[in-house]
Amino acid sequence: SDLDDFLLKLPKIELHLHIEGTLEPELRFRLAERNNIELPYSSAAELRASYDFDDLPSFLTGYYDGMRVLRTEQDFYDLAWAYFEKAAGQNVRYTEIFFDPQAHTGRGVAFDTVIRGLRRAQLDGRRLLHLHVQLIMCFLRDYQPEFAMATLLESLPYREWIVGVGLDSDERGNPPRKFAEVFHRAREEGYLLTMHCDVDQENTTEHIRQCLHEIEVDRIDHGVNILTDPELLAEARRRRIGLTACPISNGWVSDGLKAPEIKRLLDAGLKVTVNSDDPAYFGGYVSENLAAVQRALELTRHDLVRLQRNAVESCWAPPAVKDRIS
Ligand code: ES4
Ligand code: ZN
Repeated sequence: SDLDDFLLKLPKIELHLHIEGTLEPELRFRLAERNNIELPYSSAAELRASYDFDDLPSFLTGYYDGMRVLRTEQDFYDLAWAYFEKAAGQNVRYTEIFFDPQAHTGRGVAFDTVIRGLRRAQLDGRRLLHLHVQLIMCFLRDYQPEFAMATLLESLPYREWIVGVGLDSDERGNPPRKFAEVFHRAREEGYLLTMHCDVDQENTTEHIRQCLHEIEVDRIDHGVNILTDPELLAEARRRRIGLTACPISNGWVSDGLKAPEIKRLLDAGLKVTVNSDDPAYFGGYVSENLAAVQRALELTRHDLVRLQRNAVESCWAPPAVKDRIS
């Protein structure tokens, strides 16, 4: 349709994407072979068919298992490059990618190996695909804050390559407050701050409250449950806090796309954006996520443009880059 065509051509921004979540089964097989790692599947198709998540923990188990094939700097380069080509093909002009260093250092891969591979891909993406990329380092909230602090310190020699820090993995029993000291130090080092408040998790509004009032984040990842608390909603609007919704991901780990909630946030003047989270696992990059919301809600062109404008406003690009991508 006309609208599909409009969507394809629309210049796009992605603000919630785990680079390890872009590992497609085919690349996983190629890297496993290159690194002499045995996979318990006979083909990429069989691996893909095995994906069946019904909540966050069941997804995370498969996600961490998938990463075992990433070992060398070239592996991280290849992972990022494959995503950048895909993104450029969907007319993505700017993307902020999360990476999970602890998921690699915890199994013996050096921080330096991870970041150098991503950095080299980032520079090539700019040069060859005209795709502007920034890196956000996430801490795993189901580990102790001491491990996050050690990782923060380990990142400091690469400070100029990383725009901000986030918090992801299993939210249950792991509130933002657990990482208050780590995020305070990160802010002092000049990092911008975001944290996941995944949809429909235990104590979700309390976690959003801690993000806004205790950690003082610059953005919230997901955060769609803020609709249930008028006071937090008003505060996030006043502070122009970006909310990075991920509809297809929500469809897997909660009870639906949360498309009506996205529309309500948009209409309430919140800086909500539409993103893909872990596209290789959930089966949709940013265009498919926008199309899914559009279909569910019959969004107009005007709505789609508003979503993109929200992304420009809440992204962490320098002003000169914002001008170029808006
Ligand atoms: C994630 Cl969907 C989701 N939630 C929390 N942590 C994550 N890491 C990668 N995907
Ligand atoms: Zn996420």
